[in-house]
Amino acid sequence: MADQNAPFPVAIIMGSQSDWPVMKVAADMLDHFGVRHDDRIISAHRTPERLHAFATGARAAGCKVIIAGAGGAAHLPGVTAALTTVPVLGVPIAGTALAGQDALYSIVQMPGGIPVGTLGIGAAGAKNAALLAIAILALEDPALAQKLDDYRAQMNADAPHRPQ
Ligand code: RP5
Repeated sequence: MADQNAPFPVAIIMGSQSDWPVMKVAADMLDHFGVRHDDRIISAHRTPERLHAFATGARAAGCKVIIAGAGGAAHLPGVTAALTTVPVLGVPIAGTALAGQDALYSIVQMPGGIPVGTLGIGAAGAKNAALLAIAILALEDPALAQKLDDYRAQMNADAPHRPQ
């Protein structure tokens, strides 16, 4: 059984409660792989002090990867990355008149020097953020790497050869 007092290797942060249905896809994928995650609502503009405290303490808290989801102007991933050198994976959330393209451009267009690994818009991006976080953790965790290989092998086996 997992040590409930151990640090969370992954943090999932999001700008709003309204982001949770998308970010829960990342949480569910981490659960599938048995990777513990700390899920929090942290907004760069509504709760900047909360963001500062979280991001500056993330490495000392044992966090290895941060997945940050945000919509609209979507500055959460970039500001988080500015405050920590823990890798940040950004997930653009759709929900505005621009259907997530605003968030995508905002997150992906970080000026050189402060990287955010940017995934696709919405649920597929959240799923891939989790898988990328798992791949990063698997660099130092052979058992997790094996689970990732098994996941890929299952995906391969499940892909039909012909349309039905
Ligand atoms: C962003 O504004 C959040 O990440 C969310 O995607 C968007 C809308 O937030 P709510 O108005 O639904 O709280 O900061």
